[in-house]
Amino acid sequence: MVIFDSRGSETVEVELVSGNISARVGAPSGKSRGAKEVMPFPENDARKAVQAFNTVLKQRLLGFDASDQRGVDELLKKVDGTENFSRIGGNLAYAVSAASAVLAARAQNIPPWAYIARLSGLKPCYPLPLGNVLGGGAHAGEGAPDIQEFLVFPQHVANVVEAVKCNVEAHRRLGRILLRKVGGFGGGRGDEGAYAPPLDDEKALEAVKEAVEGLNQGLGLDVAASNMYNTERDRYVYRNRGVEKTAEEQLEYIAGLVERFGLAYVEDPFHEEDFESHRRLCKMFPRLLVCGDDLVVTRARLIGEAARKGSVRAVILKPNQVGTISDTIAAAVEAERNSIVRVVSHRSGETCDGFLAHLAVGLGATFIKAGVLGGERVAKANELIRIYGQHGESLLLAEVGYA
Ligand code: 2PG
Ligand code: MG
Repeated sequence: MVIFDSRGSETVEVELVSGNISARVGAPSGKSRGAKEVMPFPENDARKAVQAFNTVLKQRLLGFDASDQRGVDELLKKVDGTENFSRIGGNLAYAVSAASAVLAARAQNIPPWAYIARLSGLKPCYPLPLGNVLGGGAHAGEGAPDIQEFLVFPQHVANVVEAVKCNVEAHRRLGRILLRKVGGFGGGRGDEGAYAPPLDDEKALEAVKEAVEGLNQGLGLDVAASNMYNTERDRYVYRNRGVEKTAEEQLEYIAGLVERFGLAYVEDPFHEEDFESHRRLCKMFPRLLVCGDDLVVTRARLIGEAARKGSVRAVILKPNQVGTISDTIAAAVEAERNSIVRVVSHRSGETCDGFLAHLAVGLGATFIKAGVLGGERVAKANELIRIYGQHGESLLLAEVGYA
């Protein structure tokens, strides 16, 4: 059925039933989407996805074995018949694929994360929460920073609960700092619950740095540079500041921020075709987690290419970028094969679905990027805490690994 996401936009939720067991998964929606992602909805309309479900999918799914994940995912592709899920929509494909995994796990009486771990062959662990406390770009209004996300993650914490608390504390402290320092700022937030103050990128980083003082947290950015990039002019446009940068200037600027603020993580610092600038940034900072999101869009083939070129040390895994659990697993396995850090990620438009936490645990991700505050963000953290409550120290908390 059609439900609403955290932005109030329509999205889809799927419920699959087998005997007296059922599984329900809602699909999120991105705003800063990669050009090579699958189509979220047919003709951009969630209702058309539900129509497609009722007319071409439902009948084929009846009686299908949910524990045949590959079979379900192949069926989704076959019924769709396009390269990019434009007929049924990637969000519908994802919701069906994930609900099928949850249903199969329930039928086997194991948690979804364990089912995903079994399918992937990857070693499950508790991921570290990587969350944005301040934001701008496509996720906020005019005057906010041009960079989309200012991220924090805990280093050296004892367990999942402490890890979540650490990010919450940083978010709260930042709120107090911004209210005190930024005249006229009333505490407004962007799409993902991160503060959206009228500051430039550097002032924003200064405030975040102040907020994490003594908290032992790593700092990061999601530049979401494809959104800033003007193809015709071959320039990065910092819209809110009225500044433009060439690729070379962008590299210098990002490198300067890494140095000045001791950043540990930088996502999408260049546009989605520019493997070479990513490679140069990796080369400049041997321990920096240069992370590809729009660059690789959860596709094993692109992750392989980025790895061969030395362009990334981490990759974002967003299942609805590619549409199926099987392809998300293939992407995660390709990352592991190349010693690339896995970051399982939410979208800016989210539902209160907690499945993402299971996916992150089951894929042995180092990070779960799911924001910090806001019901739909906390839903992922709370699910992670529930998994921890049930399985305790039988799984380890991830450590930040560098390639
Ligand atoms: C990103 C995401 C999530 P969106 O760029 O990493 O934070 O944004 O879902 O809008 O693509
Ligand atoms: Mg991103």
